[in-house]
Amino acid sequence: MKTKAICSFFVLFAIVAGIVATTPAAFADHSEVTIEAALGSGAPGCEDSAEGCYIPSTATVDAGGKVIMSNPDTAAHTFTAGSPEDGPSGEFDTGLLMAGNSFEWSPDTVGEVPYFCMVHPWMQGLIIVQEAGADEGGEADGLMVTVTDSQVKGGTQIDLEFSELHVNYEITATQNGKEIFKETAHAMEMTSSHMVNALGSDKNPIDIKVVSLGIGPPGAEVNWTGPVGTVATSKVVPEFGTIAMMILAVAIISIVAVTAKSRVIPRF
Ligand SMILES: [Cu+2]
Repeated sequence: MKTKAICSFFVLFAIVAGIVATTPAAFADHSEVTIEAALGSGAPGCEDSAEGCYIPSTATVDAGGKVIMSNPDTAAHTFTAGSPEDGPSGEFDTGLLMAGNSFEWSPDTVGEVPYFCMVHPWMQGLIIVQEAGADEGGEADGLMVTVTDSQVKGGTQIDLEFSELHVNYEITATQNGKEIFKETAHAMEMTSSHMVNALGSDKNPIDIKVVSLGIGPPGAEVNWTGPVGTVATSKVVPEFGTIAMMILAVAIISIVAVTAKSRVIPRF
């Protein structure tokens, strides 16, 4: 049975090796953070925007630090800990914050505090309270990126998993000392994927490097927080191995089962 025949018949992926590289990154000052109600958030719509209704919609602060909640909008808003579904949780409540006013809250307990606007319940945000100085000195809790790869038809798929939402990053792939892929991206979710094509049929390892550019809405660099710098490197070998063949076999069987059930004629 020839490997090549199987590959050309089945447009399928197989996981070759879960090469995992995690490197804690350093530095970000979370002793004070300012959150603003988004302009125009008195009308629905901001919840579907990249920025959200509170900017930043996810904010990180040290326990014992300071959160400044401010309202530059023309409408009055509240920053109320809790959720529209469950109501106020009691951690903080700005009360009705008129245009141009602000409120300060100093969290003392590590954890995640969701909040919302009592007047406009589509406005929701999250404050992450972390141990003071948690990501200084690269010891713990910085931005982490997990790099895994899978071989897909025609290339290698690089999957990234971040420890935070809204990471802006640059990913580069180098093979034989040559840059074969470079992209600047924003991960809306905690995961993202990129297709990297090896040089021809080259089986030499590909070096993947992920550099954090900051955390925040795409295009709003001035508001980005979080660590900036290299957060992960990983080596990927573009080659089918024994494990891959076993997984491929399982995948083929399940695809056949699925297509038989749904009566779709497979196009091979
Ligand atoms: Cu509001």
